[in-house]
Amino acid sequence: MRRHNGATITPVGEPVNGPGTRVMEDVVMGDSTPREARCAVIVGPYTAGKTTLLEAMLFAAGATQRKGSVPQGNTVGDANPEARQRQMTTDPNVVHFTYLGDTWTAIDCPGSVELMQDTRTALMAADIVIVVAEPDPGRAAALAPLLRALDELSIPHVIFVNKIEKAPARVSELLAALQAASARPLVLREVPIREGETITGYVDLVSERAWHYNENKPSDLIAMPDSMKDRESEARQEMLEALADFDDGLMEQLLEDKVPATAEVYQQLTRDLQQDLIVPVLIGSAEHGNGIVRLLKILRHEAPGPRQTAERLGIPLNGGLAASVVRTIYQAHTGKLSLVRLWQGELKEGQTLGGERPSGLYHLRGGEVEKISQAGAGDVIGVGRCDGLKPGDLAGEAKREAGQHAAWPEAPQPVYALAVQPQNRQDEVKLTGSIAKLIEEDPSLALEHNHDTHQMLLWGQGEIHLQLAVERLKNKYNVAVRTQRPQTPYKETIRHGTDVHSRFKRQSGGHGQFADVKVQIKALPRGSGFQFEDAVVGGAVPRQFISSVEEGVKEGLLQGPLGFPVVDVGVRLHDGQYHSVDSSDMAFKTAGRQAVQEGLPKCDPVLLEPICEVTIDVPSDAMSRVHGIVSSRRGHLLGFEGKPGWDGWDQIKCHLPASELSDLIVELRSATQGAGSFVWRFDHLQELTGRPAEKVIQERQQAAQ
Ligand SMILES: Nc1nc2c(ncn2[C@@H]2O[C@H](COP(=O)(O)OP(=O)(O)O)[C@@H](O)[C@H]2O)c(=O)[nH]1
Ligand SMILES: [Mg+2]
Repeated sequence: MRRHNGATITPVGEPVNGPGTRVMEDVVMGDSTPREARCAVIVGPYTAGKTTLLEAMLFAAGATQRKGSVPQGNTVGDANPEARQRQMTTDPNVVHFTYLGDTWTAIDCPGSVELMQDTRTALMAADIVIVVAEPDPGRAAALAPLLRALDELSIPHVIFVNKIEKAPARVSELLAALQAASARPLVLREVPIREGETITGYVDLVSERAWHYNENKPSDLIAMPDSMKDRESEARQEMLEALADFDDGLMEQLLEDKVPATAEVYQQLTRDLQQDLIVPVLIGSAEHGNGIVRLLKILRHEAPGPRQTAERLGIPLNGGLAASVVRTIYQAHTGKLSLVRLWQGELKEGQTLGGERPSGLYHLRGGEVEKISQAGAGDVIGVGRCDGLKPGDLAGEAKREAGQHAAWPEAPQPVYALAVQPQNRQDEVKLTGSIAKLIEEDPSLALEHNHDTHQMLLWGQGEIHLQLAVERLKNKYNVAVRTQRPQTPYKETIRHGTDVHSRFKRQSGGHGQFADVKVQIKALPRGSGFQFEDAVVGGAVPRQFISSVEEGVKEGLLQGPLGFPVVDVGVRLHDGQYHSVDSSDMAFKTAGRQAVQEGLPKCDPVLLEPICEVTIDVPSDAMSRVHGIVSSRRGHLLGFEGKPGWDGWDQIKCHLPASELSDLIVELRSATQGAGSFVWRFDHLQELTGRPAEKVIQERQQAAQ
């Protein structure tokens, strides 16, 4: 017998499975029917410790012999080169494992806000979500967008407060900060045992058992330290009161000062979690392997299964095969792999899914795949080379059963772009093909061929997102890419009109070229674009050449005197001459082009810059900083109000020049701990004059040289 903190340490046979745990299991399960495979999705901010937690879970479950670490680059997850090099999760880590006879798939999501689309889609496969939180109350706000999303989707979730060994603050303080970010009541289920500055274990508030942490080993059951008794009963009371809000029977017992039976408490916790009425809060350390078995047990006993999840998602289960396509993954050795969650039925090798015959079925384990011959309800599997399957598809055995998820998360609008071109000109086709695959994996990326600037723009959610895309192009598809800042699609217009007489005449030997046009150039109101008017009378310009003149004029407008496309201009062709032999389409086209090229410089040309309407969402405490950002970017405030349905958030509408939008997301995120976001759309063109205009024109001229 060892002594610890004045408490008696009693090592028990089955790790953290003290006497009574079995009883609890029986109560929860009611019978011994084998459970269907379940899926836990791990989310949380970057560096909260999600990948380390997955590693700790796999080790505690006996699925790995050795616990890897992120800094050492030997975790099961983060196996691809981009992730290893950065020590950062860049793609969801999908890992199949078993724990005490139950089958699980864990999906560890990237934490970067720029990679949120991966989280959004992974959530569609989740029976339960583990939100990994930092122990610092000052960083709790970063969880708000995630917790809101979970609340909106009613996905059962627990919060795992990680790095508890570092916790400088009281858990109650942290809980208050987290509660501010969550619409659902948080229910603390464990309290830490503190010895001086360190946390050496915890008390489970349901079983009222105290546990002593061991480094990367299951905890030891100890007697409740005397110093913990008051704290424990107070915290337990709070937990019970939170549950009583959803159960009159429990409320009565509490009012009568009765102690509810442990089995009943477990039952209510399970029911409330499964219905997403409460959010249990657990503590631990992924790095030191503390609190992991407790987490696994809670998942085991309390997480809902695929049937309940299918019901929550509104997926009809009619007895046959029912599956959702969650994601597309391109892998070197398997080609296109569709990540599929089976809700009901079995899928065997050789059988069809969504009318397609998979080349193989696989379990995923980080960077590796294992071929399997069949998968059952609840399983998350890779399905090989089914080109017709895409994320959001609901698939049965046959094609006609397939439909779309009603609430499949739409990709967020891209907010950041880079101009890309292949280093090797011959790779042009390979580049667009490879980018198409990246977009299939991650639809929050987009490709645009900009007609004004002639740049190929890769759009995404931020700098890291695009850097990763560029690295993948190199590592996975062997296409080296050069990147540049995108050019702003400026335009130009004129402030007044003029009359032009343009003659094109060339005599070279045989038959020559002749065309003569008289046009009136007019300034048009903003937003008119281009208008061509045929006002020729008496056949001065024959019918068949008029469209050639228009074509030539349009060509001349592609690049005005300042170097940009010309808009809001009208050209009226009212007279001209022709020659029965020498006139041609070509000649009239040239005359038309010449006319505008000669005329426009005399019309007081002026630069137009694109202005976007931008709607910015931020936590209210960041409002004044965001106002500062908007005004320093030449923004024009249109209004602001509380974000509808989002307590503590504001929404700002403004007009911002497109040139100022290009890196807005970077500054906005740094001013809001990553929580701020915006959507935008082109609104109008606006005159740009003075120094800023001169600068743009100068840069354009230099680029053209
Ligand atoms: N002290 C401490 N460090 C941790 C803990 N969990 C993770 N880390 C470290 O935090 C860093 C980020 O961990 P990682 O698992 O990659 O975080 P993720 O971005 O949420 O996946 C790594 O250096 C980990 O070693 C923990 O419980 N305690
Ligand atoms: Mg990670």
